[in-house]
Amino acid sequence: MMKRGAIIVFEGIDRCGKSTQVQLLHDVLQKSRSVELMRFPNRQTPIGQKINSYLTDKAVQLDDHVIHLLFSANRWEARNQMLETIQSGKSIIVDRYAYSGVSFSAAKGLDLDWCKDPDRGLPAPDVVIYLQLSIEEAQKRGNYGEERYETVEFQRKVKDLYENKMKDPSWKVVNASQKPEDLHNDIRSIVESVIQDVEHTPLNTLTI
Ligand code: Z5A
Ligand code: MG
Repeated sequence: MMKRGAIIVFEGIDRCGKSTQVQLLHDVLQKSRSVELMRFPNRQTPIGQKINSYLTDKAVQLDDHVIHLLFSANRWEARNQMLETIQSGKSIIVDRYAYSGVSFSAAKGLDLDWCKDPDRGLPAPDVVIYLQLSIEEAQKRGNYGEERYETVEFQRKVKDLYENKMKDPSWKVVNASQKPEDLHNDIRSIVESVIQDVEHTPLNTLTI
């Protein structure tokens, strides 16, 4: 039977180090395994370009429900590619996924269940690596505050919403205040065992 790849998702508050770790993991794993990197939002597609203009230009006004649905649509447009990649035996390292969508929109005050609905049915992650960091530490990191949502009060709400998910068995919480190399070592050992464990298991769909 053909081995399938794993879906490895990274989540955490802004500036916790997701993109740094995603890149490190990709660079190291690709020496010995077949892996691909994906990030959401994918700002390259037409939907992603609209999202990018909303995030970077405060003059761009969109109803909160509309931008939520665009973020979700941006994941749905990657679904087929994700499934093909996994079935070909390649693993995917994903920088943000549906939990970012739900946490950011619910933090604005949208109904939590309404926020979850559009992402139901997407490919489910085999593991969610949650990079746990205090807001105070995140604020000290580079470029904090440049995008629309990077205020302390808002990030606190986002953090609480993420942390409601931490007990889910597929979530692995890591200490993101460590040096990047030490954090990478923790993450790598989690990921190597997940990739092996799921090789012959069916891929689930997201229930969130
Ligand atoms: N959003 C949403 O609302 N709905 C959705 O469905 C989705 C997203 C998918 C853009 O996302 C926004 O979209 C985001 C959520 C919302 N909100 N905002 N604002 P994005 O993923 O494109 O955001 P980003 O620009 O990549 O930033 P980020 O993800 O918040 O940062 P990060 O990837 O977690 O951190 P980093 O870029 O790896 O590192 C940040 C800085 O810290 C940098 O200077 C590093 O050198 C430094 N760093 C990294 N690791 C460390 C350690 N371990 N120690 C010290 N310093 C470190
Ligand atoms: Mg990032």
